[in-house]
Amino acid sequence: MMDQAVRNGTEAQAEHKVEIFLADYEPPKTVVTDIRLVFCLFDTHADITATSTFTRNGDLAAPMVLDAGDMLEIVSVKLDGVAARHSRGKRTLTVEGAGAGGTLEIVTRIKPQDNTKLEGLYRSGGMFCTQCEAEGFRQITAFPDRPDVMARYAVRIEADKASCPVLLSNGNPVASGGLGEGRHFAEWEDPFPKPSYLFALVAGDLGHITDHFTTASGRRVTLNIYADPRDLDKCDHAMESLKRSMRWDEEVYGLEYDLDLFNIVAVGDFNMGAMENKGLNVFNTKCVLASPETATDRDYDSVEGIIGHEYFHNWTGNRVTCRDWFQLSLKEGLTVFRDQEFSADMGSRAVKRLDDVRILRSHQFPEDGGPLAHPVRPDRYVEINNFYTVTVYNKGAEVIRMMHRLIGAEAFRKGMDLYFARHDGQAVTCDDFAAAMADASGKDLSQFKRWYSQAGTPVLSVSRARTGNDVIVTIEQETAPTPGQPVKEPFHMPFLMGWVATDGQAITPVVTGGDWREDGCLLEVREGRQSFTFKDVPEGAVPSLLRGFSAPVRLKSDLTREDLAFLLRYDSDPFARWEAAQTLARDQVLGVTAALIEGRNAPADTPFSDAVESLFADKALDPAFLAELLTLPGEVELGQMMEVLEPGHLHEAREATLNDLATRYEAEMRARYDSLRPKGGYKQDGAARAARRLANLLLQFLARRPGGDALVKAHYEAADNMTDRIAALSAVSDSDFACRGAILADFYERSKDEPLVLDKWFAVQATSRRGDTVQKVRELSRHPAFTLKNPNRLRSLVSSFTMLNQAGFHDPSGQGYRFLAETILAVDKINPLIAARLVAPLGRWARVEPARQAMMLDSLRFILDEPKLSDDVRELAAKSLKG
Ligand code: B3K
Ligand code: ZN
Repeated sequence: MMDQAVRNGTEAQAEHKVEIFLADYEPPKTVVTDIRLVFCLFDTHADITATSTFTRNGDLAAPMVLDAGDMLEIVSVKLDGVAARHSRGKRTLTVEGAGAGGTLEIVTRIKPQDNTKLEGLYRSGGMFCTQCEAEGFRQITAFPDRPDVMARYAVRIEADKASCPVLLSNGNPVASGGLGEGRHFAEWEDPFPKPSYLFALVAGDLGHITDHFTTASGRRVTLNIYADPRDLDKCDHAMESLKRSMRWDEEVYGLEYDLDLFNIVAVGDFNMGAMENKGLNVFNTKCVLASPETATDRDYDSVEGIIGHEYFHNWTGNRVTCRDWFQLSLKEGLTVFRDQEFSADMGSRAVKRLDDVRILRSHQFPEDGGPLAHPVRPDRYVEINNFYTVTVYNKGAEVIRMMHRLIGAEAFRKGMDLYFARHDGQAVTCDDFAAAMADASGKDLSQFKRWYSQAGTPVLSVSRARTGNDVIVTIEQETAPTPGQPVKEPFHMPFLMGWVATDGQAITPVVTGGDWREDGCLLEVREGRQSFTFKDVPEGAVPSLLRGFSAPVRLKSDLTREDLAFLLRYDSDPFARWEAAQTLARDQVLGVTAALIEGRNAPADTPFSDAVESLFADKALDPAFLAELLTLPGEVELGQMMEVLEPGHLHEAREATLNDLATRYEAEMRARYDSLRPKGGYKQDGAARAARRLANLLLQFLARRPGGDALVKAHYEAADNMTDRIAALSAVSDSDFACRGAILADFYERSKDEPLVLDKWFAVQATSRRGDTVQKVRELSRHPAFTLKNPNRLRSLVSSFTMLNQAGFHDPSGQGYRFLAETILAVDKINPLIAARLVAPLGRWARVEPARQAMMLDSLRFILDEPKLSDDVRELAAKSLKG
């Protein structure tokens, strides 16, 4: 309804942002080729003079309309040195008499210290910093703030020397010096034309560590990581990760860094993880700092992956950027794929893939199946910040991965080379990327491109039929309607499979319409229903399906429990093997859930618990992989499999399964736990990490057994690193052990001066499986160390609770929903972008049992009743209410 009103230009236009459509794309009317920015930074305000060289297209008599943010005060506007007539709209600056081109000088004044949205120029602690993606630059100056306007930037920063000794921007430093009255300046120039979203400035009292990297062609690049001087001892892992990223991109893609300087800055108040600004990456402290005392092994991996991700953007995002924000996955999906591959090459490829699949199943599939479902390339939006989603990022990466699999690694690399040869320095579309891949490989990707335009997770049903010696495998695909897309066309996808004979050996029967490769047989699925015939398949051989999770789909198959237990023992594909365990575990937990709902006794058969026996017997299993096999699917993922979600019963059933495992295998678990405990001191190598991973998982099981209290306490006290300490804390936080209060208090004492560690203290309590967690979370929201202003702290308590603690959030009292709704309204007044990112869990009401459903809908209405709601939250809450 609102769309029409807005498009017709009624009152709503002034009040609310307009929904915009991919189909309406037009090239920019104003193009800026060069811009010089002078920043005068003070404690009370900042004055910015922006001088742009521009040309115009289209009707030259029409006024020039620039994007101008709501926090911007326009002080003066000149065209070719002469004051120009101009007027201010809610989101625009209109300048008269611009003609065909010339020089535009705009002076603006802003108040960075009051900017709680953390977009544009703001202050974090004492430092000044910027975040311009997607539309933050318009909060600094009026500009054609869209990614297809690429300009060369020259920047001068003037600030107080004592409070801001460090002055940074993109590119190369060209001048610096004193100005008198305790002030100084620095000048920077970036030789690469870039969109405004990649502009960055940092000014503050920062320390740094330095290193160097020599590129393949011999360029010596200086690498700096800037941080609060107290945090400099936690920057080494990021620096090593950066050097590994630079080497990897040269080795795998032939891509070199292109400036003499690469700067990274760590910032405590940051909306997202990090930002790939040209030559000046800005990072959330959480994504760059790591030390054994403050970061878990997972945190170490995440720092490495994000450092890689932002570095890889230099080519996929910066050198070749997006034509418009609908194309966001052009850079994000591709760069996530690149960072996933980087991490796979640095650590365990098998384990990395399982982590990526878990993210899809527990975050992306729910998004794809709910009211906020959207295609990888959305075709409409009100607020682009609402589309930095797991669909655009992680499903987008799966789309690239499928292309990689369909055309093969060699053709994919050729496609990348062609993409850069064609588009370096340009702002392009997902179609341009697919065209490079199609041209380099000779493969027709026209049907494949439906992955960009159709939302929703396909369901594949795979069945077998034996005729004589042959087996016909039939694959059917179906994708349920999503909002705005009632009918789906079939997808083109790679389906990788194998066969395991009864003796556990892999076999490769001849197949019609498929192609055997080293890792399995590649079938290309294109139809709604398609059959493939495998010749001379020995009796009893078991198919291993969707190897490597070759397409982001839900899989249904006719594999029996016996088949799955067999694959769990013998399959050579790590994903398919793990998936066999996951499927058995899902069956067991959902079987118990159904019994609880119907008031029956739990089923006598426990297929997963039974299969685990063979795992403990297999002494050759890598401990990290064993840990993966023993980790049950999470409650969010399991909930997705229920017709009607009953979160309480599901939780109880999953707990019962964990208790069953702990009881049956207590002796094996205890023996293995003891054998894994470190003999020497802390190490960060693969073997030490794998041992910690398994020992800490076993600890969670053993904590459920008599004596668990003492074991957990001893584990906590012996911990000489965060991975072990947080594992014990998590077991404690779930429990009613006598030592619970003392250990939580001890952890608080240790962490109160380390914000990232304190975040963990909040998160571990928010994810507790105890029945009183919803009250506890409310209480913690009043804790003096809690604040809605710092996104990390907010997420550590609120998102951990609402997104990771399904049973707690869905507390039958409805208090979880109420708490979230109230928090969203409070945060919306401070930082609408962050408030909007909290909405999704309330929107998943359609699949929840009726009593909770009603309370969830009430909470959404409560949010929408707020008259001053931001466009950000309104867009998502309104869609969520519609279902
Ligand atoms: N490109 C940034 C995300 C910016 C988010 C703007 N709301 C981080 C990344 O994906 O690398
Ligand atoms: Zn990115």
